[in-house]
Amino acid sequence: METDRRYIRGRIDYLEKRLSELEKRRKLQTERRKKTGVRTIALVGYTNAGKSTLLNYLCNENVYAENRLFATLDATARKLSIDGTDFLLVDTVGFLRDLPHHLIEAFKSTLESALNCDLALIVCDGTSDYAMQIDTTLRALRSMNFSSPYLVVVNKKDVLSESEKSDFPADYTLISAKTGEGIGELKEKISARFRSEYTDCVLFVPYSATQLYMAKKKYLTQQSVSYENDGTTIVCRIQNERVNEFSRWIKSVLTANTDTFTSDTLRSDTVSEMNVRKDLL
Ligand SMILES: Nc1nc2c(ncn2[C@@H]2O[C@H](COP(=O)(O)OP(=O)(O)OP(=O)(O)O)[C@@H](O)[C@H]2O)c(=O)[nH]1
Ligand SMILES: [Mg+2]
Repeated sequence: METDRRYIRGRIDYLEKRLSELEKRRKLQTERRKKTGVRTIALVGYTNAGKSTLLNYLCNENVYAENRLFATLDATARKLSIDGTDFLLVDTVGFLRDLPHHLIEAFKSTLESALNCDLALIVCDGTSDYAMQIDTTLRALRSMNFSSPYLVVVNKKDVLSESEKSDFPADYTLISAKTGEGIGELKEKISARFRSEYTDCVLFVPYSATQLYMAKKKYLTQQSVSYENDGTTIVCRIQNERVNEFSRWIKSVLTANTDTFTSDTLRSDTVSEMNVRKDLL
C-alpha cells in the first residue's frame, strides 16, 4: 500500500514537472510568434547527416561543417527567406545511436529552440542506414516531448546510385546540400506546409464538452490553455482539413498569425469560411 502510494506520488510529481515544462515551452512559442511573427524551422538529425552543410546552402552562410562526430555542439540560427517569407532556420547538435541518457539531457537545453520549432527538417544521410538514423532522431526528440510537424530530408543525393534513389519512401525529399540538387523542391514543400496545413484559432470549449474535445484533441496543437469559470480557452493550431470538426468551439481565427501564409486565396478562404460558421453558431 505504502509503496503504491509512493509510486503514484512520484509519478504525479514527474507528470506535473513534464506538464509545466511543456506549458513553459508553448508559452515561449506563442510569445515569440506574437512578437516577431517569424516561424522557426529546425534542422535535426543524426550526426554527420549534413545539417550544417544544408544550413550553409540554404542561407548562404558559413557555419562549421565537418566530417566528424558532433561537428556542431550548439544551436545556431540564421535567417532563411523563401518566396519573400522569412523563417528562422536553426541548426542543432546531431544525435547518435545509444547516446547515454544523461547526454541527451545535456543536449536538451541546446535543443530547446529546436524543440519549439514550427517545422522540423529531419535530415538523414542517404548513403548509410537512413531508417536507423530517423528512428534514433525521433526517439530522442520524443523523449524531450517534441511534437512539431516534420519533413524527412534525405541528404547526399549526389553520391547515390539511381537504384538507391528509388528506394526511399515517396514522401521523403532527396537533396544534396553539397550540389543544391533537390533544394528547390524542399523549399516548395516548406512553403506549402506553412501555406496550407494549419489554421491558428482561439477555441472556447465548455466543460460539458471536455470529453468530446479530448477525443478530437489529437488533430490540433495547443499553444496555450486557460481555465475559466465555465470552460477552457485554447489557442491552437488545427490541421486545415480538420477545422470543420472544431467549428462549434471556434471563437476567432488568428489572422494576425497567418502572415507566413503567402497565398492570399487561402487567407480569404479561411476567413470567409470562419465567418460563415460564426453565422451558423
Ligand atoms: N557528398 C555529400 N557530402 C555531404 C553533403 N552534405 C554534407 N556532406 C558532408 O558530410 C559531412 C558532415 O556534414 P555536416 O554538415 O557537418 O553534418 P552535420 O549533420 O551538421 O553533423 P553534426 O554537426 O555532427 O550533427 C561533411 O563532410 C560534409 O561535407 C552532400 O549533400 N553530399
Ligand atoms: Mg553540424
